[in-house]
Amino acid sequence: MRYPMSRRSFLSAAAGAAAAARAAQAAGDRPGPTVRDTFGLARAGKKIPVVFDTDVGGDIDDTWALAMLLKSPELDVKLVTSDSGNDTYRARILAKMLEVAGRTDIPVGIGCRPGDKKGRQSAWLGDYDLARYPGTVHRDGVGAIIDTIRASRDPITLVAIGPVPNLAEVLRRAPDVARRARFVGMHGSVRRGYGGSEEISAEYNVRACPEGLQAVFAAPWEVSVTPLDTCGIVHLEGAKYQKILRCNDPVVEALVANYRAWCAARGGKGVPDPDQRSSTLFDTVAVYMAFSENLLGMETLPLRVTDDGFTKIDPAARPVRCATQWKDLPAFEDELVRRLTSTKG
Ligand SMILES: [Ca+2]
Repeated sequence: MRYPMSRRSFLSAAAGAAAAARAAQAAGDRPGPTVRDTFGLARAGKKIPVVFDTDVGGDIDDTWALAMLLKSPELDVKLVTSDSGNDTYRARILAKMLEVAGRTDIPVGIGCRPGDKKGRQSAWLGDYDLARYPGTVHRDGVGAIIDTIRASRDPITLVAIGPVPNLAEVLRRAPDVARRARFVGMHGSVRRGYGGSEEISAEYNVRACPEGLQAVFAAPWEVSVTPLDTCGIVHLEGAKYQKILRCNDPVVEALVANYRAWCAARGGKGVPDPDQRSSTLFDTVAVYMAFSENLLGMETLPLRVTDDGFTKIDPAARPVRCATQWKDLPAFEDELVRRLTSTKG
């Protein structure tokens, strides 16, 4: 079923197309980096440079994804930024986790919607002050993303695991960056909705800022996503989950402490028992896709972002690389546990 385009949708699509045209002009005809280029870096013995844009501090899966990111030796994390609102609170979580991990070499950027209201990980965060972070804190996280992409010798993989107002602002300020990076996101719902449902969903990261993802899809970079079809069915339980609980690595201990604080703050029905299982670990799949797609079935589909937060197959839309199926989900769970419990960072 096609939906008529609303005025707002038309205007945002027109703005996106104009931004894409400006980007193409700024970059000439030079093609942007592809998944092949970035995986080629790893084959050549180099690390893949990554910028990580996250709404950590909302759902807990971002904290799992951050821990996985820090424990993926294929990746060279150049910058982490908070996104989508209340961004100072989120940046404080990033900074405190990086301190725990001994990775204060990684700069933290505050997203374009600052704010420091309490959230579900505040009990773990306490009064942690960004001023005590020994590394660099960028007040202008958007500017830091632009500078990091422009300065990198090898193409950046931009991993985005929340709604993306920062990235819309990056593309508005610096359309040229779309030819210097590839985008990997946890976004959308192609043929499956939440919990493996056969009805598609207006997935949260899209619904919370459709104009952000419309701008990302309008830009001339390669776009890859894990929609709910694959990321929405990942969780750990049983022996795999118990390995996480037993691990005494400081990053994993901080992860579990955050998870317990999050469960307690959430309260009510439907909260998982943190002694038994994880919640759904959507965002870990996007981190995996920064360095491998071996366990995933990929399809290139024309996808359009609607104003009400759906990602719909539309022949007139741009091609998006979508992880629509798992080749081997248990192997991914094993890999996630192996990485997290590894003592090598
Ligand atoms: Ca997220």
